[in-house]
Amino acid sequence: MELEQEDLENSDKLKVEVSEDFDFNDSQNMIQFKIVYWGPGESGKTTNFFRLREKFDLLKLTRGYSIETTEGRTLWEDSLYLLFKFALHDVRFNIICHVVTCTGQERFLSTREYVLDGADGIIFIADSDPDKIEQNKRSFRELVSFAKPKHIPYLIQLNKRDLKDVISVKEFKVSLGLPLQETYPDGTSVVYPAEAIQGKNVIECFKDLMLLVIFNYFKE
Ligand SMILES: Nc1nc2c(ncn2[C@@H]2O[C@H](COP(=O)(O)OP(=O)(O)OP(=O)(O)O)[C@@H](O)[C@H]2O)c(=O)[nH]1
Ligand SMILES: [Mg+2]
Repeated sequence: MELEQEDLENSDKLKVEVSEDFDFNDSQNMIQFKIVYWGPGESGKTTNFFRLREKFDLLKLTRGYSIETTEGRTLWEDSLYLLFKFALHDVRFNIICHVVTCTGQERFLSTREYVLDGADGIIFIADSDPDKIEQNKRSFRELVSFAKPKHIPYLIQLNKRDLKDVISVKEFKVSLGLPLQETYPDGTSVVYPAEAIQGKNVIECFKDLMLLVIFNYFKE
């Protein structure tokens, strides 16, 4: 099956349909992806993961697990399998999606490579706290050096927009060296402002990444 750039540009006509009728017998149109939440310590990766788990309540293949330290920091990873259907020009795909989060703690750096292994798409969770600019930059550089050579699609969420004192989206883009425009030609946003704690923009972000991942898959 071939996908054209045009399809991606018309991607608002496509649907990442979240439906319960996942067909286990339809092995031909079954695809498995791995999505990783990446970012500096305490930026909200696990919070995104929990909101996602709540929203996909009926469709979980597993209950998921979180391996945390006693202070609620991610020690190893959070992990969950989601099932959903994706329709493209009347072809329906059954998607099995493995969602994991990395630990942002620098002292556990070595576990991150393991968690990232085999990723099909990455969501970078940045922190809006102006004191976290350096952590955001360091973590983003790490992500780019991993994802760019392997052509793994990623998108950027700027979380904690509800904080009293936040970095402006523009300043954030400048600090990471991102384009200043709102969207890329394919219609995805350069930065997704979010409040993971309230679940704001968590699902939208995930769905947009799924579209990028699916197109990347068919491009190969
Ligand atoms: N104000 C605010 N706080 C948030 C938001 N999202 C997450 N937090 C808080 O930020 C803290 C860290 O959140 P986590 O989701 O555990 O962060 P993490 O990125 O998984 O952290 P590590 O696993 O330690 O790297 C928690 O106290 C969350 O409640 C948000 O949108 N707004
Ligand atoms: Mg975590």
